Amino acid sequence: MERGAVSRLVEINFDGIVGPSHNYAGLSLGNIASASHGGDSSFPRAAALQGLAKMRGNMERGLVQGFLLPLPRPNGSLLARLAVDAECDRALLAAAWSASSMWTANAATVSPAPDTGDGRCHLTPANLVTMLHRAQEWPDTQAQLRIAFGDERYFKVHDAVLPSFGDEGAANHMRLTESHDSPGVEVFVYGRPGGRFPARQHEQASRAVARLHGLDPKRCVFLEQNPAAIEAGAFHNDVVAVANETVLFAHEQAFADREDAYEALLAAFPKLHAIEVPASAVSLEEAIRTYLFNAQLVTQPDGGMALVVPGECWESKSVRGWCEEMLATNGPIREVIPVDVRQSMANGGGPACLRLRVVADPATVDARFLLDEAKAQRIEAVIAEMWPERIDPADIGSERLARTVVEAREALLSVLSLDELA
Ligand code: SUG
Repeated sequence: MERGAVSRLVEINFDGIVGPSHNYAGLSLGNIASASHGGDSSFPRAAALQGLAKMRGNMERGLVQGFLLPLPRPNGSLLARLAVDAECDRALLAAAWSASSMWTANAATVSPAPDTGDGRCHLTPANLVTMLHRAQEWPDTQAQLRIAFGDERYFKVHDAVLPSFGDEGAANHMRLTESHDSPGVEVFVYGRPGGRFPARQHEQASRAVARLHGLDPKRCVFLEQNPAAIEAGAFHNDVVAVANETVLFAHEQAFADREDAYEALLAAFPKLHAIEVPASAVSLEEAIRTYLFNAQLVTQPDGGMALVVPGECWESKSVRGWCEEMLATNGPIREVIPVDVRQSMANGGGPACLRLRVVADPATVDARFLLDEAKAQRIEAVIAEMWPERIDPADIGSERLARTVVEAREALLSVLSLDELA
């Protein structure tokens, strides 16, 4: 940005472009969709086009849209470090092929400039240590963040938190604020280990991120996720809650101690407008099956909020019924917009998982990571031509498919002039 120019802090959603190796390997214990679709055939081309259509829809609504690129797969260095051979568990092989970086809500935790001690936007890549296929992501993610947010006058990109403490990034982080460009209260939600499924976000990781970002302790809230929600398949907080500006949209059973949680939130942010969905209207199981809360809650240019939900919500009587009643109350959420992200949903990733929110002036971001219609068409053409139409589980490991996946990614980098990520 030029000296003297007026800074315009807005929310930019950076969606992960679904990689050409997108497949269903059942790798994520505690993620019901991943477990139940493990072994299915996947459709990477359709998956990537669904993701792009979602980005386009948001762009057409006047929101600023960015993207992050698929990471290099198959990851030869992971295969070498684990000495993976033909006799190994196929899950090890599949890990090195995973396109899981598409869920950029797990790429990093982001604290916008108005919240931080040094007035820069801070980003800490998530170490994702709980799952092997995700733990390999962060160094490559960091390399991308360092380019996209490379201007150190405005951004600080950290190293991931040490692997002793699991960190899953923005999926367990919410921000309450009067408007995106004002100081906010940052809410960190962690899980307590010891249940049937892993608690992927550790409290100490959340606290370390808050300190690294130079947040004011009085403007941070740390909440425990309800163990019953993790048990029911909410492996990240963003499966049961989402916030935007003054609004917190959450299931009644999202937090471990509901009353204490709201007391702490209200003490830190008195303007809180909580929209809670009672279990009597939508059960935890139905909320997790439809991913109602894994929605993008966005402020539209006219100031009204829209909730971008998975199409699955519209097919559920209880969820659709609740949404229609909510719309009739004339509250802050004015519109509910269903989108088709079925290929991602079958691995446990809804509209919110697919995006990383960054409040920044678009002029300070490397423009190669920002979407416009011309670029969307270029990306679409590469996907249509180079992305495999279908991957069967037995294809994972084949040399031919490996070549296709590598060439497809390289073609994308090339049309975006991002060959330095090759
Ligand atoms: O980490 N699924 C991802 C889904 C991440 C969703 N992100 C958010 N909730 N923000 C995960 O569990 C499945 C991969 C497989 O089974 O092949 C997977 O990694």
